[in-house]
Amino acid sequence: MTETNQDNLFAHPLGIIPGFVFDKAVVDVFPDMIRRSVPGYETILAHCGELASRYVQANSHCYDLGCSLGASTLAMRSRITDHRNTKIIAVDNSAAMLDKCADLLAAVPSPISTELLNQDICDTEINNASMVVMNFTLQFIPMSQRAALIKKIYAGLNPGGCLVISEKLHFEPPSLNTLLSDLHHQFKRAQGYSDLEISQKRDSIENVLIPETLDTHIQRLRACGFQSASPWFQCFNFCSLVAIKEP
Ligand code: GEK
Repeated sequence: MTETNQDNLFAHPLGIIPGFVFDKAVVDVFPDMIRRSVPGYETILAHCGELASRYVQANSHCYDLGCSLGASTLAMRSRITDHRNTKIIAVDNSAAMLDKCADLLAAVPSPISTELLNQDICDTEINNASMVVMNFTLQFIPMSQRAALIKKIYAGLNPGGCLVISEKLHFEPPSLNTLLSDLHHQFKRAQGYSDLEISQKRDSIENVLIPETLDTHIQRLRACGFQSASPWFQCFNFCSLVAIKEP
């Protein structure tokens, strides 16, 4: 399978729409799916590289939590300047994703050691971290476990380290949420998705991806110890935040 497989998983009427899962069928179309579904995806990846060039330190760990096919790992790896004893740990609980991720990473040789872990990121031990990236993964974690995960990341970051969280957002009041969702759906239409694909994907992901407001994210980051936290990118209802563990 190549990275150019087109996502047509929701192109035909499905009847009863199953809840979204990250299985082999999704893996086979994932690069196309995420690029055509998430406005700003490439910009966010490029800036994870930029942040890696600033924050990743020698003799430290760098985490990609919910790595899927390793796009964030590749972006960071390409920009880390000080390779001395730096290690990237890329984690995903979809074995299908990690199998393909291993192939894609192997195709881009790097001096930076990279470990792939097939596990729930809620069970991942975070230590000696100079950078942690969670690109579009927190939204899939049960609400009751989100604060504990952020606290664990804060504890595992070295002073001066950074966390990047990219998420789909919810807005209040409902009229604003509807507007930003509509703008997102318009973006998907412009990327070639039909109204049927958009509506079936929305139904499939509805109870699987639970978005929160920007305020909720910022307040939780502060409550978990991050003195500095701010969005650095937003397009419609997609946002990327950076949070720093102050030295
Ligand atoms: C990218 N970051 O291309 N533990 C581990 N992995 C999980 C868990 C969990 N509890 N829940 C979901 N995942 C990537 C894109 S995709 C985003 C991330 C999306 C994994 C899941 O298997 C999937 O690979 C990933 O998180 C989310 O920059 O598809 O919207």
